[in-house]
Amino acid sequence: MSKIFISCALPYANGPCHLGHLRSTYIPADIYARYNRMKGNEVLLVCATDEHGTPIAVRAEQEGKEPKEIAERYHKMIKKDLESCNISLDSFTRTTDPIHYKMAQDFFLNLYEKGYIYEKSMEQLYCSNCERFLPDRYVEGICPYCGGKGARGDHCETCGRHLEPVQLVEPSCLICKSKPEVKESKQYFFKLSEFQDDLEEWIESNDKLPANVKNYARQWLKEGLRDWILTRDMEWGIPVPLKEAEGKIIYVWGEAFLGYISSAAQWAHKQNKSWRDYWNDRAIHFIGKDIIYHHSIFWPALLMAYGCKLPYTIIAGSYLSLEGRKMSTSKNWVIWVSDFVQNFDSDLLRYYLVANAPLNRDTDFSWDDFQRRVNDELADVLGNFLHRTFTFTKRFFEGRIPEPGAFDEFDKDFEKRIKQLPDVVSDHIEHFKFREGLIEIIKLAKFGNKYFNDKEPWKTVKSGSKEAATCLYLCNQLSKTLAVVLMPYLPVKTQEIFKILNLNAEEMVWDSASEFIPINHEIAKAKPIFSKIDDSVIEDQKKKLYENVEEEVEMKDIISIDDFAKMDLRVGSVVGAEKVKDSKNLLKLMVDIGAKKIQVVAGVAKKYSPEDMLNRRVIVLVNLEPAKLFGIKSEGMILATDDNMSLLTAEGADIGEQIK
Ligand code: B3M
Ligand code: ZN
Repeated sequence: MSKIFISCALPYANGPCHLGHLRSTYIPADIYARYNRMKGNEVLLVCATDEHGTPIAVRAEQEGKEPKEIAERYHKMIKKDLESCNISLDSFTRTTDPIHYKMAQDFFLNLYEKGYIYEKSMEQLYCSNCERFLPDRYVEGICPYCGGKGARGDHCETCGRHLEPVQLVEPSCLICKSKPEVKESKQYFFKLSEFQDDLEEWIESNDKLPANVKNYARQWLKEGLRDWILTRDMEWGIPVPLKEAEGKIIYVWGEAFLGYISSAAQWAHKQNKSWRDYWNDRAIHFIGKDIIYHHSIFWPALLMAYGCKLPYTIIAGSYLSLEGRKMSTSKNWVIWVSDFVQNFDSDLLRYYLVANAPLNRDTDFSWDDFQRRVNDELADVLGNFLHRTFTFTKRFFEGRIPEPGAFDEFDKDFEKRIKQLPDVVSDHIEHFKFREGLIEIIKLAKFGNKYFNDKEPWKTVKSGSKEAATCLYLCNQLSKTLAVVLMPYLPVKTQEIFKILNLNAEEMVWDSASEFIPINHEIAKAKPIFSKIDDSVIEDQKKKLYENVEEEVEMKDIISIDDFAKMDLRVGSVVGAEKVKDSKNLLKLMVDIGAKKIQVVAGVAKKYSPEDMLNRRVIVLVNLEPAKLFGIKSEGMILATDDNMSLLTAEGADIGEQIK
């Protein structure tokens, strides 16, 4: 028996949960926790809301509230969201709990006293109007790398790069919009660079870390680690526990990890147990892949500095898109958990999000696909198998598990598969392959249906032979086995199955999955466990999603007439056109622009054939710097619309006419 410390990434308390959170982190962690409890391991599943950081502080300021109020509101919502999906947390606390402050400060002091944290003066942005420094999201500007607008002091959404506030071009204070100045200020740094070798060693020698985590970590290690700024000049956060550091707080990522521990400590206190026993046996972090860096580099380095056992492994779930598009809470392109569970059982969501794709692959939520899987796999395969087994048992065997006759080869094969299923599934779950385990379960339910069909018990029951009894004996056994191995995946629906089977779900441990129900055991009345979802229900959901989305039409910057005049736009006539080999999009065109003929490669092949193009009067940008496309020189650009690729034409205009 082991003790297992399982953590889920701490959600920021500035918004409720959406399906992406559940898919990457909470459902996998919960399946793993439930499975291990059934295996007889002692599990401590912890989480908390991450309540510091600039997003919450800025939001509070904008709403005229205290950050703690905002955090409290979302803490409650998130708690409800997680409960509604039966995420079986042992502890769900807050990083604003006093014990968290104490633990984070003690941790900081420990590292400071050991010399792993040092002070250094650095340039920072300061808003003289608001009379404060502007860390992270308190400042906006243009990204120095990609020119993206609205980049934040810590991150550019457009190119995804990490930024420092002073790097921003044309910075402005997010609160008052004024232009900040650069001022020196002292900050505290963590000697991350000292851990380069130890981290490399840990990443390379640890065969438990999955490939995606290792690969990310390697990339960063290759770039070389730099010391990490661990403090900020702002009010909202945990004060740096040093007299000379007044007005400074610990950076949110410098204390959030301790939330795993402070959550566990609060649980341990109530239970009168030691969380350290769990941590020291094995600690597993479930996270989203966007925070692999933090968990594979920062956190282990902090733990090394502190002198604490490192996590056993880190499981990082990939992204979930929505109907083929990136989820976006600001554009309302999102499905909130609370909306979802109003209309559907949360087990259906758990099923779909796991069955949809392996955890380490990005995938998509689509309403049609959700309906398809629920209808085909849960209702038609699993639900149908259970229902026909139970109703048949009721009707022909007075609701009792019949005594089987002698097994033929088919029966023996079926029995073997039933007995093997729990080991097959557990092997997958133990390797964090939750989808693969689930697929095996559905595969055997499908096989069960085939067995039932081929055995035709509705016929053999009339013949007086034992064949129907054998069939129903085994089908009931499979029903029980399925229910047990599905418990980590579908905690609610499996309860319903046990009710019908008249078995106590509480008593079901993993190793009881292949124990057969005794002959003559009486089952309860059958009722359908999974029903199909109507097309109209799905249509409604889609409509709601598309109605509420806020399309952001990005307008480009204003330009002067001189800027426009730089473009030499002319009317041309297409005098030659052919396909570009190996390209579906491109046509090679010869265009007569009056003074000369130029060659242009145009991305319009999906809409126009070479013949369509001939003799058209098109509009060409003729002073564009020449480029090579598919190795073919292109000396201009034909104007066409972006998505639809409709050509801009000037029928009736003269060749060579300029457009001004
Ligand atoms: N609060 C949420 C995120 O970046 C962040 C996780 C903290 S885990 C210690 O996904
Ligand atoms: Zn300001």
